[in-house]
Amino acid sequence: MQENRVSNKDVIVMLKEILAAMEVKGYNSFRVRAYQNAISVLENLTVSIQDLWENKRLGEIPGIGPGIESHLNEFFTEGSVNEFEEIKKTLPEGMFSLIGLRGIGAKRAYKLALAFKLDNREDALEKIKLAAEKGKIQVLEGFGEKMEKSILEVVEEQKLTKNKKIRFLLPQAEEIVDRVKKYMSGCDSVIELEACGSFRRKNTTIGDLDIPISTKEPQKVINYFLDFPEISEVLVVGDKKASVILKNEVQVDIRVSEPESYGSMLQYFTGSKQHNILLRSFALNKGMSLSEYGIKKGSELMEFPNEKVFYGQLGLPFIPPELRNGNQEIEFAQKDKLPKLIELSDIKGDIHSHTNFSDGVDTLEDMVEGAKRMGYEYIGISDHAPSIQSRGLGTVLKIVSDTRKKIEEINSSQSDIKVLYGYEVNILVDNSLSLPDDILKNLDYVIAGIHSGFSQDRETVTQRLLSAIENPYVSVISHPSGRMLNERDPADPDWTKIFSAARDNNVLLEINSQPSRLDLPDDLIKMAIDWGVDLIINSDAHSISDLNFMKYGIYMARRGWAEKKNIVNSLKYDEFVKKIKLM
Ligand code: DGT
Ligand code: CA
Ligand code: CA
Repeated sequence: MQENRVSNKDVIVMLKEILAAMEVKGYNSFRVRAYQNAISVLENLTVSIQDLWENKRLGEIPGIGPGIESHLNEFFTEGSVNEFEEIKKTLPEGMFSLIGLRGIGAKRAYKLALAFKLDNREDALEKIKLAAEKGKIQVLEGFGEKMEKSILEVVEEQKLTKNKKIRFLLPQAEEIVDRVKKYMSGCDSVIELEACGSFRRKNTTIGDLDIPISTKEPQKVINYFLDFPEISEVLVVGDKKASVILKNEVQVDIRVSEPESYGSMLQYFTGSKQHNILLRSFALNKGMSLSEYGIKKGSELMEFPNEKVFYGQLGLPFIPPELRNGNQEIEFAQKDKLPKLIELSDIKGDIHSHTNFSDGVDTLEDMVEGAKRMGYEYIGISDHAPSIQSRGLGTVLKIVSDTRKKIEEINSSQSDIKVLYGYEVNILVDNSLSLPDDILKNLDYVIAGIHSGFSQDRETVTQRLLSAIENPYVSVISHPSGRMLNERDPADPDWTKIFSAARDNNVLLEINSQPSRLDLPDDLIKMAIDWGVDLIINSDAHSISDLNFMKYGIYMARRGWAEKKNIVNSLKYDEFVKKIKLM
């Protein structure tokens, strides 16, 4: 095993720089596009790219052609890509500090870097700022006064393109979408609208919002939208579209469409880009060409009011948006072998929840009531385990027997819902669990999770997870990768060992529904299912209202191709308890 593992982020930065260099050097558009695709695919991976490379599996990723594979190969063996290093020598290095800024693409960055001798990354921004202040940018060919002003603004405020910004989480996106919808419902000319793009595909994080609107009066709709009070800056206005930035920095793109072709517009705007590219070449093979306006066969343009008929024209069933990631969904659709995805209404219980005994806010009784209102057959209470070190063994034993009694009382006093008693124990750095087996065996079930020490090396993290999986009392591994979106990268254990051990020990891997976790991530869910691992979707609720997080876990499961049979808490109580190692 290598000492210094290369993070996915490093790989992507490297590829983006190659891409910028290729654009400046005028490489042919096929190569450039191949690079763009590869980057968008790799950006969505949680499994380590280096790991795939070591296992000679890079070629299996859709979008990674032989050219890029050989560059990655070179990067992992030599630490750099020779062809690129050669080109880079001919480029002013400071240009790479500019390419993430809004409105400055690779070619513009290059021109600026040449004009102002941006030879290194460190002072490139400062030099550009000075040049703009002195009016030296507007005189460059192809720039002008307006551009200069916007460059100054972008550099001063470090306004990043949406790809470099912090991407926002689903609940936040949902709130914005609701407000836009509510506002637009005040416009009589709007027939219908839907937020598409990554939002509709239920990506973990959202770069911007893409909203197609069906109308017969496009101009009225666009004008109405431009009066939305949350808009802080209008980027683009056309007769069929507008792009704006809201006061909360979120970009919203709208596109208007005739109702007759709204289905094609939805399809186009939902993406993903990779899915659309693959769908276009699939259609081309059948002599059809696709656009946001419809499907052309010869010179005839066919229009589609909804997506079902659009896909139908291609001989395909409707493909759920969560699957549209360029991940073999078209091949499966063609054979009519798409998975029948898990749905929220399939879920019969939730066994990862916290009360005010640990870091939750509501009482055990209230959480049980909340779970009843969710319509569940069972709820598991799994507070963080009380610490023996700080409370002493005697106190902990008393807590366990008192809580057990309380739960038995609830169970005997009503028959609407079954309450299970568990703890979420920590997998400590020495591989042990935060409660001894003698206590664990008296619980209904045990969830084990890593809560610290994520940056340990691969071997160590793998061993920690394996030792928890092999503990006879552990039923579930919580948030297995430990990632925190926008904050902490996923740990990088040897997933194949984790999956085979989980399967062999009948331990469930959790799909944690916290919007900032969503862990297992979708690509690992799909892998786990292929390995025959059973999964459970839990809310990890810390309050009654958090029980509603379950839907985000469902989204993630669907993106990971999970069916009802893969998700253990879709089972009725009697079946469920057979699947979970109930003590
Ligand atoms: P995001 O906003 O970064 O979270 O991700 P998306 O998937 O929402 O991407 P976005 O907003 O750039 O574009 C929305 C959809 O519009 C995208 O999923 C597919 C379609 N689209 C946008 N640009 C292109 C393009 O250049 N080619 C193709 N084929 N489709 C595109
Ligand atoms: Ca988007
Ligand atoms: Ca967009």
